[in-house]
Amino acid sequence: MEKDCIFCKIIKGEVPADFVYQDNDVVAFKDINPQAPVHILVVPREHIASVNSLTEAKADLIAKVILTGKKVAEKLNIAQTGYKLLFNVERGGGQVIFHLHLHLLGGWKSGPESL
Ligand code: DGP
Repeated sequence: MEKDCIFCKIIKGEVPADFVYQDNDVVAFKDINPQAPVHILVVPREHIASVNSLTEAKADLIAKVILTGKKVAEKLNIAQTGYKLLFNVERGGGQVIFHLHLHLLGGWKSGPESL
């Protein structure tokens, strides 16, 4: 846990969030600034700054993050119509929060608008 990390605070329950899934390894909650009708963040409990910080040792964890994205898409009934799973990596890639997270975007009625 990183003291000043907003996602660590959400995971610890110090900052509120609208959770849609939680287990021992990952949590998923609604994005505060949704870019799609459904916009969920899937976040490992472990503080890992970005995809660039991943090592082979984290292969199972990152697979679980992606599979949780799929599971949440099914749970929220957006799997069949289609969705996006997206990692922003470092500032140049649009990353603002430096606690690794997967964006799940979907729920469009007639296909995604450009992001
Ligand atoms: P990124 O640009 O990939 O680092 O995405 C960060 C996302 O996190 C952005 O879409 C907004 C969201 N976000 C930032 N702060 C909070 C917060 O306090 N609560 C929630 N639920 N989402 C947040």
